[in-house]
Amino acid sequence: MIGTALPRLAAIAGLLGLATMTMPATPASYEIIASKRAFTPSLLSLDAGRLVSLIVRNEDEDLHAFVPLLLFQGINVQVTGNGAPEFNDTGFARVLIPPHGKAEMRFTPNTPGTYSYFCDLPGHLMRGEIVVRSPSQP
Ligand SMILES: [Cu+2]
Repeated sequence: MIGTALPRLAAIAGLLGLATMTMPATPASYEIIASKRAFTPSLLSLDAGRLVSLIVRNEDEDLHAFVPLLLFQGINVQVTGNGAPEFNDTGFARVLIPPHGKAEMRFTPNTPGTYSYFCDLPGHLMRGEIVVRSPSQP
């Protein structure tokens, strides 16, 4: 039994290794925490042209929304997690994140600048900024 299982495992590991080598670049990972009705960090810097995995984690008992302004305009965003993403004619518009839930957005920012985001739920004064640096910036 073991005699036949081991070579098979090795073959699977070999396949996995091959799969890893052909996968696209690993994203740069960032996390924004929504806690006590504030986003932390409130300022996040990303590099233009680099694939990003941005996780917004809700640690409150309240529902929160992540509403990015212009950051995702004209670029593809892949949204996963247990939030409820909403799209409009300009693309990804907003994601609602349940208590203790998270949303992950994968994208490659391409236009340097400072982008605001906020939570648009009534009475929540939660906001932050994402800076997209041009590749030459230190
Ligand atoms: Cu909120």
